[in-house]
Amino acid sequence: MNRQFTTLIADLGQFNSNELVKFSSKFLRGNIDQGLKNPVTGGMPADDPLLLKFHGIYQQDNRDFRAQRQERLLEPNYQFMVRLRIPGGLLSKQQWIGLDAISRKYSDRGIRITTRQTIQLHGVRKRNLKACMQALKRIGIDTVAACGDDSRGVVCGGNPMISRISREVQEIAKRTSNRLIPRTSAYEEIWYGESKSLHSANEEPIYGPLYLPRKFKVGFAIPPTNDIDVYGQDVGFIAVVRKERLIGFNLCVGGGMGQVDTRDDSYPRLAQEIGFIKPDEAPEVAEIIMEIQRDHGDRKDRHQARFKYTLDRLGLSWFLNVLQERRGKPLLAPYPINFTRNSDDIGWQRGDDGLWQCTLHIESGRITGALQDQLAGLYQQYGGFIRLTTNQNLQLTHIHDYELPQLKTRLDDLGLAVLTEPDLQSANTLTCVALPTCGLAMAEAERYVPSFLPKFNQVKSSHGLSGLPITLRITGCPNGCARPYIAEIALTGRAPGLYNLYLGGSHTGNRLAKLYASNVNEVKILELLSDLMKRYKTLAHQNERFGDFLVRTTLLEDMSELIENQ
Ligand code: SRM
Ligand code: SF4
Repeated sequence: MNRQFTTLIADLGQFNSNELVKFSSKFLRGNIDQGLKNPVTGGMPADDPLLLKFHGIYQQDNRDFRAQRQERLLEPNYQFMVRLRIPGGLLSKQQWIGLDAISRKYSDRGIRITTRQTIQLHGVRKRNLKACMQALKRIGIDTVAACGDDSRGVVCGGNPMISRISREVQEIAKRTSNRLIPRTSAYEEIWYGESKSLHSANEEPIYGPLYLPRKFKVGFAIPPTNDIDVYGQDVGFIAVVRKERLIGFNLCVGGGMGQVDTRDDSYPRLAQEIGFIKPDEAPEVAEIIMEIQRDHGDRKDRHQARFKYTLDRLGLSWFLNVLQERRGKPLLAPYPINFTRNSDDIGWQRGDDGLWQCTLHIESGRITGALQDQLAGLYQQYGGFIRLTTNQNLQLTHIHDYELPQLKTRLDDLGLAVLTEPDLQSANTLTCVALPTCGLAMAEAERYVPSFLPKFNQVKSSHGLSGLPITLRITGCPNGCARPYIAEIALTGRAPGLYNLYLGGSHTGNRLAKLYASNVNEVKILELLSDLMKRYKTLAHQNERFGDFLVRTTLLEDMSELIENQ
């Protein structure tokens, strides 16, 4: 067995309890198979919900009914969220048609595009889990490592203007994803009923029996678009293109958004650019960095277990030395790069290969009800690929000139053309799922947008700012699933109807926002924003972004003390 694994196992007694669960799980088997067969409960016993995450599945209960059920002494309304693994977010037409059917059969809230350009199905019942996973397999999709202490779905940005390079980067992202994926055969055994192989101590050559201390996120960005928020990734690769060739990637490390409001040693962190590598080196570099985190991440305190904390605890120069030692060579100096935005361009764009793509804005990434039916009508006719974006949108890609008129007519007929020209603010707004499914939500997010956005727009319009795009992100708790801490304006949930207000992130995702007011309600939020917008209207430079203005005019620093809800 790998020497590093033996060292970790020797320290197991000092680690947090999740580590023992992973170690004893026989490479993620646990008792999942038996738990699935137990008809007496809709949930899974003991440690299995934790192990299920590595299989891309979260045990949840519908929180809208939690209190009612408790009163009636019923067990929680258990259901499962299934998160798919779709590296780079690219799907064929057939996969979409298949997914549409699978979601109608097994999910109770349609399809949800996530901020990591994959899909979640909510409300899947335990009795249907296996069938759902097998149906996904039939369309070539699995859920391995979509959650859990492993490398999560590798995200890849898009840039339709340089289609060839986008395809090249997409290919490298896929190779990186394949390289980082867990190898255990537990997944095939449990979900597809494939015969049990005798598991051996070497079943996970990269991860070992303890897997990672915490989740690990990798992403590829293609300037000038920072749609993936590369500085929010544990490891980010920024494509460097010179003379129309991909010459390599700037390497960034140590990004992460999650924080808990109650701990001083918990914070969001931007990744820093530390060097440059050649295109083909990316999968190996990602693996080496993941292994460094595997060996040195904090396994005692899960709050401190993310790679960003490992870097801050052990230091960047320590990390660079270890990376160089394990790679056998130093990094080259990073190239200058320039991001102009982290939002998606909605509507029609033509690539350098002459093919078109059309980005449809999907509010909060939720496709359900009438929208799901309209899109289903579209898939029947549309022949190209579909790409999901990290801004929760859906792109129709690979469209030829001759297909354009018919597709435009079809979008019109189906009432989908509005999604190509959404309200400007809506297109710059990102929200997490939050209630009713997220067990960690303290306030509404996805369900809050339809009522909050018109009021926010009203405030903007009262200051003549309707045409100003402002990145707005809303999450139901501080964990930061919609990457709020890099938005120009962010609300993070604290309690029902109360949020922390963060301000001053940049439009390109390269600056952290600051906490401006804590535990504020909607009235106060709108009042504070109205005051700042009024100042923006009179003092901002031409074309100055709202977040940049707040930082330049030191309006955020001027706060004598943090505003608290009265
Ligand atoms: Fe997240 C936990 C949803 C992207 C940081 N996230 C959760 C869970 C699974 C709640 C739980 O642990 O019980 C949420 C499930 C809600 C539900 O009902 O569906 C959840 N996270 C999401 C999604 C669906 C948000 C969305 O509305 O799209 C995103 C799914 C991504 C995917 O497809 O893989 C999602 N989560 C993110 C991101 C953004 C990103 O990765 O670019 C972050 C911030 C980046 C980061 O990781 O630092 C993020 N999620 C968290 C955290 C805080 C982690 C930390 O370091 O402290 C948690 C809580 C945890 O892990 O303990 C969390
Ligand atoms: Fe849940 Fe919080 Fe993530 Fe929103 S930010 S999905 S409330 S964990």
